[in-house]
Amino acid sequence: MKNLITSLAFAAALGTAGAAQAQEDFTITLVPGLTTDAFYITMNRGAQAAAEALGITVDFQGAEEFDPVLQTPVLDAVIGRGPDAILVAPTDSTQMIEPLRRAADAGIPVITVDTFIDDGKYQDGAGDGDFPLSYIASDNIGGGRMAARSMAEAIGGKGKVYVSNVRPGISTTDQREEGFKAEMAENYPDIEVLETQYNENDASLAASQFQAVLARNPDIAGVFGANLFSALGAGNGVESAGKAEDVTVIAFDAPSSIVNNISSGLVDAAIAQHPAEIGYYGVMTAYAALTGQSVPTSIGTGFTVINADNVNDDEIAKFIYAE
Ligand code: T6T
Repeated sequence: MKNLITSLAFAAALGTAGAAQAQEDFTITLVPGLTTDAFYITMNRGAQAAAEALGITVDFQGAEEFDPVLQTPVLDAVIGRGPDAILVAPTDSTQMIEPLRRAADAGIPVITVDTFIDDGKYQDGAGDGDFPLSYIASDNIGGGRMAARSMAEAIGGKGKVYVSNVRPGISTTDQREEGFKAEMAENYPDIEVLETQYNENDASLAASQFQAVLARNPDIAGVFGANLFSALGAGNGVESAGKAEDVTVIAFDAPSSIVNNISSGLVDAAIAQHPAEIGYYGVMTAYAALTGQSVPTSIGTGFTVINADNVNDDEIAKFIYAE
């Protein structure tokens, strides 16, 4: 009898442990803005580090271009597979609301990373896109202000500059431009910010746009590339126009292709985001929600400004994006 009770208790204990294990074996899908971008590749590294620490699975499914028309079918396919949670960088703050609502309606918790939908303030009872649980990202307005200060310092507080940007409707790059312009308007009256050039995330277009701006403004003093491809293109445009000595390039994002241009003097500063942090805390937040914890509705991650003074420092290496 005693043996029977012992073995029943043992079986019950095993059953509980088995159930707990099954419950924690979560699959989270990370849907980036695009798959071939060092920023999101680095974010996935951070996400995988968190997955390994937690013993769960994170998969990475995205489109090859930063485009809501291409991201939507990827997302629909992900929803069809029914992961436990979705981490997603929505490629348009308005157009991705309905596609993401389909995930929430299917009972899949949604957390946005890097970019947001609607106003980015979730779970406050206001707006169409209030349903994501959390938003984990850089402070993009603050980052735009940092870029403006780096620019102002490099050009001696005066001259003409412009923003090379992707397209309107993307929360991150819209906010960087907003922060850049606000900082210039408030603190640098002798800097004129010319009309923004939109490049559709195409570095070649960003490069040829520099040539056109230069033709209209031979005294152009600087370009702020508001994301990786904008900055890469701006740098290439400045270099092929032979203007590296005269025109300051401030880059948002820090793949090695941009950081190498700091060493060569073509790029003056790069505002490095911390994408691995975004991925890591994104997964941790999803896991917390899935295991019944309350989660913060937003988490802000940091920046590191890389310039000629620190580009060779050992501690900078970890902020250069993986490729
Ligand atoms: O700048 C990042 C990201 O923060 C932005 O939302 C889109 O562009 C990048 O992925 C860089 O290409």
